[in-house]
Amino acid sequence: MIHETEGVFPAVCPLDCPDTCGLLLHKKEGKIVKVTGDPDHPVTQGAICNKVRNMAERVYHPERLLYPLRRTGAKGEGRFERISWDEAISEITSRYRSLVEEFGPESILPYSFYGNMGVLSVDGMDRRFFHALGASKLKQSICNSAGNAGWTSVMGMNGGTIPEETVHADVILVWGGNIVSTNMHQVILAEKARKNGAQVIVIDVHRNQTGQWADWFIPLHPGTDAALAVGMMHILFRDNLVNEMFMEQYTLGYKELREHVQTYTPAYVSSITGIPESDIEKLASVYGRAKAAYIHIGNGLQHHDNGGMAVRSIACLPGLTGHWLQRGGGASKSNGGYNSMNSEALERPDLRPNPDARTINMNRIGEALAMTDKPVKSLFVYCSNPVVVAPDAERVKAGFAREDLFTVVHDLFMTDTAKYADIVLPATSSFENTDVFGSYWHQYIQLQEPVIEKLGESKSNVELFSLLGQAMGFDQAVFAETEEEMIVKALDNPANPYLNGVTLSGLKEHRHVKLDMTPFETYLDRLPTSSGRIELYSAKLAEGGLPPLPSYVPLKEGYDGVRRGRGHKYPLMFISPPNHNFLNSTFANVPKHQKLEKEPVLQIHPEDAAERGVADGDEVTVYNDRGVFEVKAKVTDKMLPGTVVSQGLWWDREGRRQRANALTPDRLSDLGEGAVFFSTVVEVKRLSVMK
Ligand SMILES: Nc1nc2c(c(=O)[nH]1)N[C@H]1C(S)=C(S)[C@@H](COP(=O)(O)OP(=O)(O)OC[C@H]3O[C@@H](n4cnc5c(=O)[nH]c(N)nc54)[C@H](O)[C@@H]3O)O[C@H]1N2
Ligand SMILES: Nc1nc2c(c(=O)[nH]1)N[C@H]1C(S)=C(S)[C@@H](COP(=O)(O)OP(=O)(O)OC[C@H]3O[C@@H](n4cnc5c(=O)[nH]c(N)nc54)[C@H](O)[C@@H]3O)O[C@H]1N2
Ligand code: SF4
Ligand SMILES: [Mo]
Repeated sequence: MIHETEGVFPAVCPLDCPDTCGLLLHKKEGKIVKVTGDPDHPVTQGAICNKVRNMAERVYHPERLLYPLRRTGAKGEGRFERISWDEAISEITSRYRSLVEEFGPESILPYSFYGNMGVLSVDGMDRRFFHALGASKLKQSICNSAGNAGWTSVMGMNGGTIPEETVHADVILVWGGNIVSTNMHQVILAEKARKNGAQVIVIDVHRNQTGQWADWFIPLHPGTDAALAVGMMHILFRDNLVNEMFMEQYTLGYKELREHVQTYTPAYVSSITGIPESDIEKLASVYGRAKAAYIHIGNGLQHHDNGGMAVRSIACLPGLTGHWLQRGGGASKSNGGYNSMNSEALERPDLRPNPDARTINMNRIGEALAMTDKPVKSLFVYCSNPVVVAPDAERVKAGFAREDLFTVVHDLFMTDTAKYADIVLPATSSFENTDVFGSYWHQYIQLQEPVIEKLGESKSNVELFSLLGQAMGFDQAVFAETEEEMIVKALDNPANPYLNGVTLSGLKEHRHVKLDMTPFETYLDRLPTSSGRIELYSAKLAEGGLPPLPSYVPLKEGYDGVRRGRGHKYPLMFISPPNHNFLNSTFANVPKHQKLEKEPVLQIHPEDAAERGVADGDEVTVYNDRGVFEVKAKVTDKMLPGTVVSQGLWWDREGRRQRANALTPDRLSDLGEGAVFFSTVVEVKRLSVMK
């Protein structure tokens, strides 16, 4: 493929998106000129999003990094000089050798996330390198940790309803997920269900694109979802809409739960959530009377102080009704557990000289960089843009600006983060590499082989870390392994029966290979919880000092049951979810995508706007004790009063502070030590008033 200058070649979308679409790359004169969906992909079936249809613009962006660079200006300023790969590698390895000698290997911290979902790129050679080095470990908890911990506390594994089955559901409840933007193929499946009469209900803090599409949109106050879920349970038990036989056979703790939910009356739940009592009654009734209700649990509602418990509470609902027994019924949060590969063989934790090395939570990177005891002396950032995406961004920026911190960034672009690096290394796009992809939604494994030559002197993650491993003198065999050898080992995972029969040769022949889903036939009998049942009651949580039964716990910062209102220093809750045309902060530098999003805006309710003398289109400043965010106001009634929303993770712009994370806290969630971006309070003023 790589040597052919014309033709259409298969590919995989590498972005951190549940759909993991099959793609076709159309080549002319050796360049990708068009990206379309692969109609042969059984789930994504040729449909792709607008972001990736324009992917060639990102691949051939005039600002793509093509050579290694060394910083010549101040940190953050963005002035660099070109150096050779030899110079870059020898500078990094000599700095690392002296840091290890003087401060120990834990003074070096890798910081990465899933800018490229290729298993070899982010859970492969990179991990081998940092293990062999003995670097500090990174807890990768910025995305879905709270929700996954909440879900697994009930169901035991990251896996639920199979997407294609949801066409058989008669009620589809989208809870805290903006799937029109973030999981478009689930929308296509829901549309099929709708044609058969299914009702689509969306529960969110603002009427986003998905709320607009729903049959019924239910707005609520941020961080109050657990109260709603437990309130629904109150009504389900009260009106005998539960399935006693199912609860007896498959669940643990339903009798205790029946008692526990007594206090969550519709009146009480309404006072917390802001949802009228009649709507709570109606929702529970529609859910309880459905034949096969399916709940899609999004990521939005778990980016809160109480996010783990919110997801846990919702995950219990189908355990009460027994919708799990019906085709398309049940729930899902993440389906990543079905395709878990052999991480020991891929990542080689056995190479680590110090198995007890410390772990640093990526949500606390600002704090970690300020530590004076056992300080972090060097950061290696790849597949992530923390200066934009990490919470409490001003603190993060201060850490990155430290003169004594040796920072390396590997990326395709000079991101806001790369501007703080001492050495910047050019990364390939995934279309230039070999890699293997699972999906955290559908059940197909896919292979990517290089379609175009590497641009400039860019290198893939695998090449880079294999080069570094060899330059450091680590085990030659481990760091000289080829991509294909690594894939063979990754797919050989006896611990995961779903991966049976998925092989490299199968992938080479078919591009996408379905997991062996026969074990799913006995899903309810093989739940890996301690009791083997759906744990409505969790002894493990009780041991950890948390409520063992689904419960509403108010946020530490934010809506606390009564609208905060006037007189409070920061009376508004600030929600900053992703937007439609970017993928986190990826594409925020691509003109076509920028044009589609125009500029960051703050959605504010007419009542809140009027109280502050803010009119539609005014420049406003949004602030709290952590920082300042400057955007244009959009006055709209898409939220309940008291909540303001700004979608999208924008890079900073000359003269305008437009990183939402300047306002977000770096606290950790109740379960899973996850990020709590949305548990944030702010005040808003017209910019002219501030000056
Ligand atoms: N187009 C696009 N697609 C993407 C991404 C992107 O940036 N752009 N990002 C990808 C990634 S990494 C992820 S994790 C997923 C995320 O995608 P989703 O799972 O859709 O999650 P979010 O978009 O973070 O949030 C979804 C909704 O939750 C709402 N929300 C916030 N707080 C609450 C609350 O307390 N209760 C309720 N009920 N709702 C609340 C937000 O307003 C938002 O509308 O999407 C992936 N796909
Ligand atoms: N306020 C607020 N903050 C959030 C969120 C939110 O909803 N609100 N969402 C959070 C969530 S859910 C997530 S997942 C995180 C995502 O945060 P990140 O994981 O940082 O995601 P991106 O911003 O897309 O940055 C990915 C970077 O990886 C680079 N990259 C892509 N491919 C490769 C490669 O092969 N090699 C290398 N070396 N680099 C590559 C891209 O160019 C890009 O700069 O953000 C979190 N931050
Ligand atoms: S971003 Fe998501 S929807 Fe768009 S092409 Fe990639 S996997 Fe498909
Ligand atoms: Mo994410």
